[in-house]
Amino acid sequence: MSKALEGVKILDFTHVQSGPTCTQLLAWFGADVIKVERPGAGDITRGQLRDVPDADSLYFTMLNHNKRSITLDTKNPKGMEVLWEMVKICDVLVENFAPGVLDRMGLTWKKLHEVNPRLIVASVKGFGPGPYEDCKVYENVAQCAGGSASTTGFREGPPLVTGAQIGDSGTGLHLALGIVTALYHRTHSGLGQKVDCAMQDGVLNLCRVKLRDQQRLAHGPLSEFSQFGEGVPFGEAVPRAGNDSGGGQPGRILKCKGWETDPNAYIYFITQAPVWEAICDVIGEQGWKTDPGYATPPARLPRLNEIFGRIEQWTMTMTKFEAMDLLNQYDIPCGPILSMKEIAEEKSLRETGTVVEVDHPKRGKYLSVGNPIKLSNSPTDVKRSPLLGEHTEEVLRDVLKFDENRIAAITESGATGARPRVAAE
Ligand code: CAO
Repeated sequence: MSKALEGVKILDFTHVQSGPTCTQLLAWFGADVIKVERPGAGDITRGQLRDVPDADSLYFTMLNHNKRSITLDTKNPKGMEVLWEMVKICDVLVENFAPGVLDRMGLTWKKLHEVNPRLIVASVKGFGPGPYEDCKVYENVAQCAGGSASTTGFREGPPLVTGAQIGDSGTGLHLALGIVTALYHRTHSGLGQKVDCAMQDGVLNLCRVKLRDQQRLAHGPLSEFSQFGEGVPFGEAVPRAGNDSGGGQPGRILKCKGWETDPNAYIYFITQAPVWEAICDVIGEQGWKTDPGYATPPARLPRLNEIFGRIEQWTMTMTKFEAMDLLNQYDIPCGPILSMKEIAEEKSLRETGTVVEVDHPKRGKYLSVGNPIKLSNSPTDVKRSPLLGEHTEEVLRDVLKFDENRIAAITESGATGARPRVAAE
């Protein structure tokens, strides 16, 4: 079976998380992703949060599967010469350097487009044009600036960042979509284009429902929020909603059996209107089916604390898995709070390739998240991340078709890190 992006060549100039997430997806779909790294050091994440001495960190390995690695010093003229040769033969250049870095390398859009008009140049930056456009940005900064932190957490507490990497991995996903869209457009236009994703924009896109609520506030209190039922007035901005459901159906995280010792013995429970009667039967409150104080969604809103308190008395009598099995028999929407340990051990996720075991020459076997997007005619085969510079010679010889003399001259210059730099000699 051929891969969906077979034949697409990517000059992967990404580092840390946002850019590598994007190029890893493209690699999983079959693109030839050639990661250009600084000799001797490489992507900074290779050494960050190391758990095995001298082996690439899980931070790096889990974001850089199915890629090739070439080391190239872009501050060495020979290094830049090689890079320009790559620009000529690649379909896409992906980068997430700080603002201005690419221009300082001489890789301006104008020049790139002149040299290879079909090249798509895709970039992640922290912010789009505006007051913060020159800032360096990391995950949590984006979560804060994109509206996620101000709307996450409990009303009485400070803003919270979430564990999901919506700033980095979220923006990488957006960028990947931009790239394949530009590739498709190129099939008609014959031309490459720029694809820009700002992390603030990506986070805001994922917080779309909160901007919805901001506007609803102008027309009255947000009645699905717990604070409405508690009689707490709303301010000018969308408040933090704790674990309230973001949809129109009230939901809460409720304790299950074992919660006293297990921090994840909880279940998310949604009191969806169409299954209200089933909920009443399950928890043994048949009277609530007809009692006007409980029978309709608007009647329930002011007493959600009482209602969820009663449901919790019931969920506490069983494990989250028992509750899940039982509630699903009645189509009552719910979800167990799964720990990372439980997810890592979940058989069905292994079977679908969403959790995969990968072997690495230096660190041995480790678990990773495979491709969450399944294409029926282009299945993903997760391959280990490359060692630093593992494919430098291979790329110079087989991809760029340089002869031995040219490769020797490049190596001699120190541009690939194999020898000291000429300038330093
Ligand atoms: N050879 C030689 N030099 C290289 C090189 C190579 N192969 N690759 C990169 N460099 C140089 C660049 O030329 C740049 O040098 P100058 O500043 O002298 O021009 C330098 O490395 C540093 O690049 P940087 O500023 O991007 O790196 P940083 O560690 O200082 O900043 C980050 C990191 C992530 C804050 C910044 O890259 C950024 O804001 N990126 C955009 C937003 C983003 O993606 N953030 C998410 C990161 S994941 O949490």
